[in-house]
Amino acid sequence: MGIVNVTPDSFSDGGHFASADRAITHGRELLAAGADLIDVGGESTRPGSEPVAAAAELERILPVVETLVDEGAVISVDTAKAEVAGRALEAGAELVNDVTAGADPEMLPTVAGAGAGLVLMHMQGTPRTMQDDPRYDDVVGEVRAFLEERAGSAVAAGVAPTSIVIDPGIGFGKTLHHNLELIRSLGDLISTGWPVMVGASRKGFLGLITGENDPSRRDTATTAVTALAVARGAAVIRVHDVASSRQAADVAWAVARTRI
Ligand code: PMM
Repeated sequence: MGIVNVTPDSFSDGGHFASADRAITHGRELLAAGADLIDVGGESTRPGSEPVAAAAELERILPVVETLVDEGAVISVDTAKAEVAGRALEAGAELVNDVTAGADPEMLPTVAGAGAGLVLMHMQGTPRTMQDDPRYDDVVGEVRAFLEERAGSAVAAGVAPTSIVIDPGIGFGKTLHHNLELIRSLGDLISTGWPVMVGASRKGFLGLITGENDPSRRDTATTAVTALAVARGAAVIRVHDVASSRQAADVAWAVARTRI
């Protein structure tokens, strides 16, 4: 999954793709680099970020969704708002990536009504405060229980079980230790039977490990997580630099999962 953030302030590519034309061009580049689907987002979720209104989010994303859908791309919309999700699905997006796992009471019915796919992500707290001292007794167990509960609610709301993906939410209310534990124990999430997505691309914990302060220079670090996650059985990897992670994913898959 290639990331197109149409926002002035996201984790790592903030501002670079904040106009529709540039976002569309970037989406085309990610597809050419080997992305199977593109995640289009109009609201930043970086630590400390403030929410934006639905109208502003829609104004940012709709032209990008419409154009890339017209060109045959599979589009996911990264939003926590049912209203935004509904409009993006009408415009041809095929799945909703919700970092709040359906907190908006209209989200699950909206996705179900459209027959769309759904990514359910775990987050502790909200983006504004989530990195202020996150705590767990058992991070893997708590994340797993939350995601299983949300997946059950999605099915109960009418979302097709074959269209649900779960995501541990790397960096969303998690310390370095929590992130490493979740990646190390990805098998625990995979054993739930739900397809698992991992989004570690360019995130702060990679900077803590490598000493690289510039997020746009963390793609090599990102590919290490891609390879580990695919080898453990992750189904979707959400990244900024598709070319490097595509290669890492293909090699990890060949070694771990197939006999060539
Ligand atoms: N990370 C970000 C945004 N959306 N969605 C899912 N499902 N999983 C993630 O890990 C995730 C996400 C933040 O990263 P960005 O601002 O660099 O896109």
